[in-house]
Amino acid sequence: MGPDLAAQKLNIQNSVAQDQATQDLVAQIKRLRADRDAVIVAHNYQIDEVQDIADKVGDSFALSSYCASVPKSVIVFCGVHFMAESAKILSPEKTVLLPEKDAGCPMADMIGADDLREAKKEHPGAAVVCYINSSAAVKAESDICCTSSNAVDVIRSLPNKEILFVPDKNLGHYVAREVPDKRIILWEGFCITHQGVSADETMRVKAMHPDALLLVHPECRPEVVDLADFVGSTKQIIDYAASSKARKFIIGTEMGVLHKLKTDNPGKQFLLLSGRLVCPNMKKTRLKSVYNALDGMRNRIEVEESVRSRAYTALARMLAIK
Ligand code: CIZ
Ligand code: SF4
Repeated sequence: MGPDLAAQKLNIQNSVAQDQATQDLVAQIKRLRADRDAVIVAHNYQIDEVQDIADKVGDSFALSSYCASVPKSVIVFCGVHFMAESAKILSPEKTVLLPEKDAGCPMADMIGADDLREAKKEHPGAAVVCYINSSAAVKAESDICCTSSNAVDVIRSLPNKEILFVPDKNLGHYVAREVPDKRIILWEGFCITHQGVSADETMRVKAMHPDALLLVHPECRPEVVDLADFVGSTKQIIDYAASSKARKFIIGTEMGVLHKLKTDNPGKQFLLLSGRLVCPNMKKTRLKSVYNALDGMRNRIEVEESVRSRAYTALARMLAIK
């Protein structure tokens, strides 16, 4: 056997061993999930293997609502910190585990409760709308929450002319254009992942694929949003691609979404708008992290009751307008 053939054989053996190790880990996670009376949920931005083991994959609010409705005592939330907190806000009686305790969201960290209290003093007549990508403490200081799916409806539902919108300036900018009769005060927050995509890069990719539709998340820069054929949340992008007659799409949101898009639509082609669309925090969670969290019942999320109950009110108000 020549050296090339020997190397090829070794590679195949290694990948068979790896597949076996992954299968064993998946089996152990499933056993622990049953032993601990747990449900595992994964955000659309998680790595493929983690999405595949989850009982449900979706956006942060859909997952939190699902967790509240399933009769399980433990929730393993494969996502970032604010998402696991949202699950705890809706299900205080359940144990919520975040498999990687350092998986945070830099955008959510761009505003604290003290900052928001100060801003409220400067704009006493404004209603405070906070994007779900925020801490429980910030939600507790807000009048109402929104997601990227319902931000426009939430703001239209409010009687106030002035809206203090936190923390995402890009989503806020998008909403401001859709609801021109309101004065939207923006916070200087943004998603480091979506913000990395420029209009130049977007125009170049569009020019290379003139037959594709461009679907982008409103966390992208306004000049990128301007170039899109469709703007929406992860769920809205997934639904749009499934029902569209088009065959080819450029996806302007975090790359994890491609897994579901490709699985659900085998006859369609999906390209990532930019190699920058990778959220490092979302990629921290591995199968091993899920196993460790369940095995040791580690990384429990706690939200103090006085904060939780006020944050719950902001989330419940959002639900009431739907
Ligand atoms: O709310 C979510 O899950 C996020 C962060 C994005 C989206 O559009 O689903
Ligand atoms: Fe936060 Fe952006 Fe990562 Fe979403 S993609 S968790 S907004 S940093």
